[in-house]
Amino acid sequence: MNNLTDKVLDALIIGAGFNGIYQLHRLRELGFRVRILDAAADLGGVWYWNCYPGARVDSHVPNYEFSIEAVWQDWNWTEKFPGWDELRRYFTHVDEKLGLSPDIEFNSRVTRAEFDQSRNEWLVGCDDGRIFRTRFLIPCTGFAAKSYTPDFKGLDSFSGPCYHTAHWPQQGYDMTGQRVGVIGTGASGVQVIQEAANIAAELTVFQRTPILALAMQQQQLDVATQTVLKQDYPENFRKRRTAGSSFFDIEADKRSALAVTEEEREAIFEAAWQKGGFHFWAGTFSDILTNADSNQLAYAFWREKTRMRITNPATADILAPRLAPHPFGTKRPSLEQWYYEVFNQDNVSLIDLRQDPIVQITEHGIHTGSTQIDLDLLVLATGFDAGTGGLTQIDIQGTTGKSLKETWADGVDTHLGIAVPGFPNMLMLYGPQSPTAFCNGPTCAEIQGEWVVECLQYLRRRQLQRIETTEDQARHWTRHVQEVADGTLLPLADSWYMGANIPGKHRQLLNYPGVQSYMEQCRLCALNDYEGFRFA
Ligand code: NA7
Repeated sequence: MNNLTDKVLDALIIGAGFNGIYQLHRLRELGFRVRILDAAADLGGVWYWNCYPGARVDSHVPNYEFSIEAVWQDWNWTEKFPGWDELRRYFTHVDEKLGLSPDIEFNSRVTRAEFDQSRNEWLVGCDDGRIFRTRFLIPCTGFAAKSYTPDFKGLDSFSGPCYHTAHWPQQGYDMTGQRVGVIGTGASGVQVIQEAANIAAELTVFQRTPILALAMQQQQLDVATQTVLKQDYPENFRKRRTAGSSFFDIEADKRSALAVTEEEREAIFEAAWQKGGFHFWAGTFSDILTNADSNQLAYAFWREKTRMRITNPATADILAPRLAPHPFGTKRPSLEQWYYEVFNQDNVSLIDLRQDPIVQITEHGIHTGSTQIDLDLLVLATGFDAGTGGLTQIDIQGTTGKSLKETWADGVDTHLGIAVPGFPNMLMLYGPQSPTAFCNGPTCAEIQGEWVVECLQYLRRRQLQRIETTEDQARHWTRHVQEVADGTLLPLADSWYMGANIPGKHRQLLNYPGVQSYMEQCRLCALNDYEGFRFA
């Protein structure tokens, strides 16, 4: 393998998901020397690793794809919410169109990066010992690059296969006829539970907090329909750039849910429900995520819709309780297809971990306070050290003598979610304190990504070799994100949006709600000669 240490790259990107490959494509077009390193054997980022049965994107077509015409014009999806295997085929198509692979080092996990002050360059090390030199480091590690496995007593003693959803075997695993246990009921849990219920001999679901899942209303798509829809794609994608929202075709009524009659409210809720997907989350009333009373009305609607699908009232109390476990929509809702019906099946049992916690994992299964459940397969759908974990698992050393992990031990401070004081020439995409999970991969890749592309062109034009932000500026951005958070109900939930799913992690909003306002601030920063940044 080439050792590139003697050839300095202009930019080195970590991660070959949507954000990384967009950077590669654009920077290469502009004549930058650029390369991607990725731990996986292929393109796709999270869609490489998350290949568990049922893994599927929750953004509907065409929100979850590049707006590059050469890519979309002859690509057609088979489903409105595509599955992981189709997403992988999409990445192969993108590669064929844009010719990305020759500039990507696969099977190359970045383990460390160190800033060389004397040269204003990064030295970036891989697990196989190779070291790359680059002027700019662009981590595009995504928000779900580091899985989270709780510290269950006895986990190692389980004798059967045990897979975290993000480390599902690439060759697949057949759950047919098996006794399957799934811990966790987030988006990944919901998806794998739906599939396991169809084929497992017995499925036991271990739920700590009920997910307030929304009806996906999946649809098959044919080429003829998409050919017609594509006439609007240029306009759709233009709106996506200017409205700057991953939900560019989902708009909420400007009124409060409290400002309308009950009949009108029910009609708007019902219409959003029927449209499916995130419409019931983002497309009903403007104050669902800011006003507790409006929020309760949305919860009540959701609860009744959901309970009517569950035959056993005791099971319904666990899945869709009378009192909301947290304000509706403050944890990511996730989309489901037949999730609630699963719990009416004879082969499926539900354990409410709040009542009957896991005491120990044993050789044969899971021991709760009240019973031993024997399992052939244990699935950990327990989520991610979201937002920061993918970055802090790399030993990144800037100029302060503290690693990024140490720097963020008591909380994240960044400028625009892009730059960190003490880490010059490092520009993060889809990272903490930027819209990330309130947007989506391809949309952020383009709108936030273009900002970084323009910034690098600005530096090149002025022959500047170093860009960094200041501590004051980063503290200012953190205060701003906090203020925005305080105007919403988001801080009330123990969600990964808040970093609250990981024991001991600093609690703060890690995703910026409001793509439009975020992009406006990025635009003003650039317009004012990159206010909040210093150059050399
Ligand atoms: P999530 O949404 O973080 O879900 C993780 C689930 O695991 C959730 O139900 C957790 O319950 C549960 N969990 C976590 N720790 C434990 C312990 N110790 N005991 C029992 N249950 C536990 O991760 P996903 O992978 O589903 O989804 C992540 C995002 O990826 C998704 O939203 C999409 O954007 C893609 P809790 O709610 O914390 O009580």
